[in-house]
Amino acid sequence: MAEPRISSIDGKLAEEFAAPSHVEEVKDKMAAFAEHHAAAGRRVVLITSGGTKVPLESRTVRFLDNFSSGRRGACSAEYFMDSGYAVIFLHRHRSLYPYTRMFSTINMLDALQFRGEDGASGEVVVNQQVLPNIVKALKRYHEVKDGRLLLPIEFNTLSEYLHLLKAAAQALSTIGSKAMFYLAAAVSDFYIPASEMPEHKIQSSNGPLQLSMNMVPKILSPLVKDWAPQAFVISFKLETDAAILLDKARRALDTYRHQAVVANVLDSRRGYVVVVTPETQSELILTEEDVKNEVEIEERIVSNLTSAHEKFITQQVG
Ligand code: 9Z3
Repeated sequence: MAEPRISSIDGKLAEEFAAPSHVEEVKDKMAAFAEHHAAAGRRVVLITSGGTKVPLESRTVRFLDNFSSGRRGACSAEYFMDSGYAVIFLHRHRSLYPYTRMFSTINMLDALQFRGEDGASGEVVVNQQVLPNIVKALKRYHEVKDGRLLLPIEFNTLSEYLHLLKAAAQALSTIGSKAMFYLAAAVSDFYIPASEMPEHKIQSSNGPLQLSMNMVPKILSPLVKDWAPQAFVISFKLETDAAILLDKARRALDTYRHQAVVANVLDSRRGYVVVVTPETQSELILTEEDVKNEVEIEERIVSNLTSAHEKFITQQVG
């Protein structure tokens, strides 16, 4: 009998990245979630969101972080659910979260007030001026909760992210092409292997710090080839230099042979992205009018990708 294929990345993951203790439990949860929704005729999207944290010491005082507020992921989750998807939201602890993201800059105590003048009744109400959209958001939040459309899973470190993403890919492999991977998290390219990490806090008395970091294994490769080979996979490409962006996006598609790359530049990411597929290149742009009307670019990205996913599923069946 043929041995199951074990890629070298699987080996590296096991040896150099500590697996979170709850990974098997989370995998079962994700598999049950996916099967339940697929049986009800829903597609399932795994969204990754937020930046990964790379520790420099095993009893971590210092770490290297990747920039991402989590807005892209949180916002997209809402549009996917509006489009009928169930969402597994694999996100960095305390990064922006669907629905509550709209109120993330508000001090909760400013949004509440006593019903009477002096607070003697003890009754507290929401100040609608501070939270103008609260009713709409709360309604949708409850619909999503009642329909169990959102499964939140948290990560902090790069190790947790990698193991949980692998578990998610394996959990979703049972629903084949009905699964989409929307990999918006900002993932470190560098790490210090567990075997080379100092246990205790690095001492400044030893002089200037020189770091040597290894390359993070390219997780997209086994995800597409081995873990979820039938799924519809979207990666994101972030650059600060617009001149190299599209070339890098094309190269990623050539290397990993997945379905699309959403390419964006850090400074313009809220208003301009390019969705690159092997055959097409679509610019999604928000006009000044869109911005005035509070249109979010994630609505366009999600609309573009859900249509492409639909076509992808039809082609697989046909
Ligand atoms: C992205 O490019 C996301 O669009 C952003 C969203 C992180 C820019 P925010 O969370 O920002 O709304 O503040 N994500 C992918 C970033 C990344 O690390 N990509 C890797 C790369 O470009 C490959 S997966 O090499």
